[in-house]
Amino acid sequence: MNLKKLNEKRVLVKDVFNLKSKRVEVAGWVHNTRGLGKIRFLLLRDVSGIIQITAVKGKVDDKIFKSMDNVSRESVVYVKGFVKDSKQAPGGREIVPEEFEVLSFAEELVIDVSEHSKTELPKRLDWRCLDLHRTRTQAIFKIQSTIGSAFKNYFVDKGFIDVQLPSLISASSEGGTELFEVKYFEKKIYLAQSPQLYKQMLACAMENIVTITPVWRAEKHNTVRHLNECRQMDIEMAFADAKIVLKEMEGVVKYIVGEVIKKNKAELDLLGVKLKVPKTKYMTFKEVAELMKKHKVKIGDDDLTGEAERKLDELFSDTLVFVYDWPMKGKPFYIMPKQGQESLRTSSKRGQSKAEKADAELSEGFDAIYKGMEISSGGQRIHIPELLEKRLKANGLNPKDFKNYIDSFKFGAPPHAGWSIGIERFTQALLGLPNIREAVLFPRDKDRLTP
Ligand code: AMO
Repeated sequence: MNLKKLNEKRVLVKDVFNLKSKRVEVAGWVHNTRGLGKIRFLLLRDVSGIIQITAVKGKVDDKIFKSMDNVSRESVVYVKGFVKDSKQAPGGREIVPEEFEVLSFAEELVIDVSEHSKTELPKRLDWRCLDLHRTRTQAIFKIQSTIGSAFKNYFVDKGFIDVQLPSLISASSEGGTELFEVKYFEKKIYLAQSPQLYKQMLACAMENIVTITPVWRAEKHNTVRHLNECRQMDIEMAFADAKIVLKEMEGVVKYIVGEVIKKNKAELDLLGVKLKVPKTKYMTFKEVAELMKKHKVKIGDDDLTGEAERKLDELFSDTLVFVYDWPMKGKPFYIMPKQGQESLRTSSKRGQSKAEKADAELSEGFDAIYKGMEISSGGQRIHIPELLEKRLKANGLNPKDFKNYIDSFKFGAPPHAGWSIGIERFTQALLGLPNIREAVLFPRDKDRLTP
């Protein structure tokens, strides 16, 4: 097979349906075959769609008829032939083959890759390379491609700088736990838990930045919404506070969902997902706590429970709920206390009014809940070195381990804020997938490192 020629001549299946030219060359996978007396039907699938190849014995070359008879499902084939309108064929068109070549013969399939496959997820993931032949699986990643590119484009078009950040770090960025150790020559270092410290340092020099980057969390628990390797869609903005960056999240999530609706109609139909551009709602943590109390739903002192997140979706469907004024205890060391610089002076609680005391326990951090799941967290950051040291110590971390980071705020650091949306978590929420692993090409969890 001359691949150069094939590339020049090959027509994607979706275009065969809108093409004037009657002779086409297509290539793809054998989706299914069927025989009926003297007729052989073969459904050919490429990344863009499925078309029927129809051969009638005596009317096509005998060799072609035999090849079509013998070829196994998921084999890779090349077909040159005439396009014909046909009422019976899916999509109303079929190709009558003049040339037929098997480029790769598929062995007996180890999992069922049909649309309504009953193969369980773990087995599908063991054979992810084959599972990716499924149109349903492909639909998820075509949508995820729109999500990632819409996210990047939205901010790059606004003048944000697209940056690449390190994956190896020397100290924790989200707290002491959840770190994967790496042997780095004679030293012990870690895989990045987030691009947090670096995106802050950048915002303090280059203002608004955007990145999509892999992160690693050594979480031992095996849940349907946690991975040990995931990818985060992050922004950081200079001269910004929590409200300003939340507005940006509102803008980008609406844009992403709008783009998915526009560009992935076929995939959404295939998955049976109906999407609406979400509304937004802003609530303080306290307001959510009161609402949950009313509905007898449990909520933690400094975090929402899964049950509370699902309740929010029930109460406010198709709504991106921003929960702000988050308790300090539930946020990482770099999040600005609600009292800001003021909190440096109020280390003793004596002399504070009740309202001041309550405020002292709150932060400029937030979470975003969408379709019953936390999809993002963020907030305004501490850009004041003394305050940062104080917060590090309060979180049981050693300021010495963060010297470069703290120092970076000593030479002109504007107030800044940002957030992160996990792309797999967002995909899961958007498409209502029961398990986050459906939204990762090659998931990494406690028990899975291959393929
Ligand atoms: P956080 O730790 O909340 O915040 O992570 C932000 C978002 O990343 C996704 N995410 C995960 N997805 C799957 N599996 C995991 N184990 C996992 N952990 C996180 C979620 C989550 O909402 N640096 C801060 C963000 C910031 O303040 O800018 C951070 O990483 O969607």
